[in-house]
Amino acid sequence: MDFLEVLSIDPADPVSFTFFTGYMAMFASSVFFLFERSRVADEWKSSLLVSGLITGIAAVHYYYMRDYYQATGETPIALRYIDWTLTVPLMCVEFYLITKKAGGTAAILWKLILASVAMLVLGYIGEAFYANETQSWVWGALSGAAYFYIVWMVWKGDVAQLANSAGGNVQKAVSALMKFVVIGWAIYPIGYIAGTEGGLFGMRVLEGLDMDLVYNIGDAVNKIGFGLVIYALAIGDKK
Ligand SMILES: *C/C=C(C)/C=C/C=C(C)/C=C/C1=C(C)CCCC1(C)C
Repeated sequence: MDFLEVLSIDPADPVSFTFFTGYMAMFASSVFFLFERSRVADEWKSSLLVSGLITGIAAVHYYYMRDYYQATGETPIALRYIDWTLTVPLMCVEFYLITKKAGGTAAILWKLILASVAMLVLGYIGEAFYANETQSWVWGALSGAAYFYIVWMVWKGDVAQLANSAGGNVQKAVSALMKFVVIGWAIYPIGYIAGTEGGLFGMRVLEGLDMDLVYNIGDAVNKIGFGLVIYALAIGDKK
């Protein structure tokens, strides 16, 4: 594989295209969140910092995933899951930071983090070792159970209850971020179901690389969108 091939984007290859644009979009978002941090009220500063870290970590992973894909033509499963294992717990930290004023506890934060790590480790096992076997559905289903636990926590459980009792901006922020978890995060299991052998009752709809397209779109929506929602609330909440 020569240097030029690693750098060129095939116009007919949306996976290659989204790896490049994904990298640039994550990078630019980080610069934006970190600079804008100085313009929001103090209580929102940590939230904007974490938003900048999430897109920053993703930018570095996209840089490497893009090269890996360009050089090998294969899906960068390990890099993908390392990225998620760092950034998804940071999204849990966002929920914690927002509800902290309303009584959010470290116990709630840990429940969310443990559930998200379980979700990702189980999904990784399914995708890295059993993607071409029927039993991949079992790993996907176990991972899905952890996902539903997180959905429940932010929709009806501890996080939602705290937000409802706090009202105002906390409630607004949590209900907006909850929609990302319920709708935006659901993009990922759709990619997994369609892209693994056991996912859709033994029918494989997507090949590994099309799964990357689904995941790249999901990441842009969830990481940048999540940060922008927090930013919009923070900037509207004047000192
Ligand atoms: C920035 C990255 C994010 C928000 C990644 C989120 C990933 C998920 C919600 C993945 C979920 C999965 C399932 C619920 C079942 C199948 C396996 C996974 C890991 C794709």
